[in-house]
Amino acid sequence: MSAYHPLTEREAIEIARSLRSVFPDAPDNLSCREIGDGNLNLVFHITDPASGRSVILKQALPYAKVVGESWPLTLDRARIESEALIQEGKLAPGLVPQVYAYDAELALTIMEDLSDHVIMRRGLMEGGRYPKFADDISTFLARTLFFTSDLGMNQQEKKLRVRDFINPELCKITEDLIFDDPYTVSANNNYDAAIEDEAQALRTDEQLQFEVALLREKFLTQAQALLHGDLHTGSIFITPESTKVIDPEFAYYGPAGFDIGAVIGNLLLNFASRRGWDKTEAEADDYRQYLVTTIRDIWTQFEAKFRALWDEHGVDRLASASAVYKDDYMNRLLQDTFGYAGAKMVRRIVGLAHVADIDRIEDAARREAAQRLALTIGKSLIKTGRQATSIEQLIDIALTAAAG
Ligand code: SR1
Ligand code: MG
Repeated sequence: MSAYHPLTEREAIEIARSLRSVFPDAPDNLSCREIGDGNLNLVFHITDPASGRSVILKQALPYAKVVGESWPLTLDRARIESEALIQEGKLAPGLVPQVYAYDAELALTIMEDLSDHVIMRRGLMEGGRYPKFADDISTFLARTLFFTSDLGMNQQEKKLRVRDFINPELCKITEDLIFDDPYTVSANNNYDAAIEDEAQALRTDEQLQFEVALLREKFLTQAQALLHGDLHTGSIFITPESTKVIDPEFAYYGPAGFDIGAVIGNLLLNFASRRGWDKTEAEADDYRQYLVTTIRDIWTQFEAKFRALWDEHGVDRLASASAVYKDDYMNRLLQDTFGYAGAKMVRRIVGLAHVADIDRIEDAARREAAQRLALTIGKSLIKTGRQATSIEQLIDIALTAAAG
């Protein structure tokens, strides 16, 4: 074990070479590239040109890379991430990268290389279509959320898991960046001057702030299931045939709708961005239809799978005995999904960390239109969430906003 320090490429190669399960012959000429483009970590991609074998070394930095050393951040998130990946891999086989090794001292996770996949955010920006995604992500969500909840696992054991996944520093980032900063004047906020009116409106909208306070309270207090905690389209590697969920360093026990809402909110951010990427309005319309169909399929399949798991594996007698309770539980999940999807959209427009779908639109007028559309949809989802009874209402909100 070495004392913690950020690895150089040379050191990353040495560590990889010792990994006999990946490089059985300990080759001399491994090559290495640091490819981390996220907000927090170093990511080394190490390949053996001779055999074509490769591996990923992901190392947590003791600060948030997106801001710099002035924002210290616990290295324990590397433990959380590797343990969450292992749990998720058991519950949703094939839908996360395989973890080969974890070094607590170096805050280092060594895992399967997925560079035959693309980051889904990039794939969507380029107009990719992923026919297996709704099935895969609904399986991931249903199985990870059900089997880590009081519905699907021993309830005493679950309390110990809640303890293992206490993740206060990463949760604090979410509590501030998603549920606080966008609704006040904060040095963390970051938005184009062209939408100053929208930013000001967020600070004075009492109905919106009430709904966000309720979502925030639930995020702070409801240990419903083990969440991925940051399930945006940059945390998903994809091909038309395969889906792999990565980066669960924000994992903790929280409200299940937060993960479902993260996926749907990020698909809707791409929905809002289409006129920045598609050549004609007709092409943009067509892609938006693809996105809302995907969203409908995700929720519908998630609900069917979650209910089936409940029927087959439910451990809570009373919860399983009451059909009304089951319907009510599923509807509350849907309502949370609306609210968290909306909150995820708003934070990506006015908060600290944005999304490339919108920020990389070069034409300023189109970028501004995309930002305004995302805010309109996001605010509406937050405000209607507690009345929601069907995923069709979410789709209607998005399509109506895009048409207007
Ligand atoms: C300071 S970290 C900013 C954001 O990056 C991560 O992906 C999370 O979404 C976090 O809110
Ligand atoms: Mg991440």
